[in-house]
Amino acid sequence: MNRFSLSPLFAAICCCLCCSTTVADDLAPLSDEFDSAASLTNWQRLNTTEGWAADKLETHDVDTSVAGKMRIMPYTTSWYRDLTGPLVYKEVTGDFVVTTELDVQRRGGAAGRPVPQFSLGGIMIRTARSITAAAPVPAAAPSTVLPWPPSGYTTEWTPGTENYIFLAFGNAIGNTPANQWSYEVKTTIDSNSTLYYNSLGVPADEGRVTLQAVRRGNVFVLLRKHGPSGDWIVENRYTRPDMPQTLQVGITTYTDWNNIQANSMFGGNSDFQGQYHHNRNVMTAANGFSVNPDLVVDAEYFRFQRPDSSITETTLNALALTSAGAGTRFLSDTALASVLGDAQAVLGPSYTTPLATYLQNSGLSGSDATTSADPDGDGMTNITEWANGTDPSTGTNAQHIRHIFVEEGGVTYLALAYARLTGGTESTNQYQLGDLTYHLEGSTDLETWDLQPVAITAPSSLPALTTPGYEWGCVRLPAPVDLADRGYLRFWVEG
Ligand SMILES: [Ca+2]
Ligand SMILES: [Ca+2]
Ligand SMILES: [Ca+2]
Repeated sequence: MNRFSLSPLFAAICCCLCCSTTVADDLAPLSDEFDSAASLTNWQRLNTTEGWAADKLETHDVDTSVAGKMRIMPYTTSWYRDLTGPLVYKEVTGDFVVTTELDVQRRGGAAGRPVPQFSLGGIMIRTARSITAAAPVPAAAPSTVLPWPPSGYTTEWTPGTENYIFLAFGNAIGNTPANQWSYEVKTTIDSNSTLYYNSLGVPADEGRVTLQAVRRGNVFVLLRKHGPSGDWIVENRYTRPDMPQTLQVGITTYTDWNNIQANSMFGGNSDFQGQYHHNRNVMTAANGFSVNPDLVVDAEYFRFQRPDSSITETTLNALALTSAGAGTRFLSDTALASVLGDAQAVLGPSYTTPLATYLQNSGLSGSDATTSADPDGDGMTNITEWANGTDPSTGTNAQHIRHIFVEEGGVTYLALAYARLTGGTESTNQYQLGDLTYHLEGSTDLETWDLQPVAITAPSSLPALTTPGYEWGCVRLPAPVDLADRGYLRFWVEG
């Protein structure tokens, strides 16, 4: 809740500004419903971050290949030991719940699950490495297998530095029927990977999965749901005290394991020469590699939220796990059923994407770009600035909240004009736009805000709003000025 109020006093007009802030979820602006192509640039790419000079995604777009979705189609690549595959991610600090719905398919619209071994897409949680120049210097042709340890070139990459957890969905080793998808779970510490795969609870002919990952402190829990109406399954849990507060969290995709081996890129755990060759290369036929990639992942959304306070290390550690081998374990049978699964997933706030875009366009990032931040120190939180169409990066705001006097039938009323996003619905005391609410309240004493203002058409005398997508809203007190000693109107935003 973000409160911003303006209170003209009739007797001696003055303005008082008061704010209180309780934020629904400061991670919400990281969420992406993938309904705008422009949001692609809000996501980071590991190959760029670490300076691999090798983009392992043949297709990566938002709201372009498929309306309302992010499409990811990898070249032949993998994640195992010191192999570094593709990752589309955002940095998240502290505890989180992330949820994504994926359609995991074959290339070219072919039916069935992906065919090559280890062709899957899912949620990855990874410790960042402090390298930015992993590609060899000088650069080498794709066909050149550079020696390890480096000789005649330099790189910032060193083996033994991969740390991550993922839960992915697609085809593991291909031992299921062509209409039967499976999942893979992997935890990697200092490049020592432990993995398993299965198809427990996965219905046939079902390529849609919703994945969820929860972090509370050092404890991470992975969940999955199959099809549009499946039950949430608690898959596994990891305790990772090695993981720092800030992690890379996003979507991984990988495919065609056999050709990693066929191209001499994994000759064993200590084959660092082969693994470096994989990491620095884009595996295409044009680059001289024999390949058979077969994976297309379409993500409907990727939502970031803070966990409910009832989600603790203790309650997470109490969950029965499917990975324990005693059958499929459902979230609905646990004490956290009301705060995980759909309870988080369906609450993806619709305002998060436009808010994130607004803040990014204002040049804000990181902790300055959260819902509740006030980086320009003007007392208006970012969500309030967005709702009101003011600039979150400067305290010199346009006057988008004004107290005015309006005439109706020969009498004068005190009114509050406020800039608002267009397309909402007006009701008593409120202007509602998706899950963003503008509260409009009146008072005679600044203590009890139970006076219901009357929504009126904003006077044409108000200055034009120059920010696209905004309009003036206006409410007046129910009683005329000459019948009341004093009156106040306030406006506050809840998201
Ligand atoms: Ca979507
Ligand atoms: Ca501000
Ligand atoms: Ca401002």
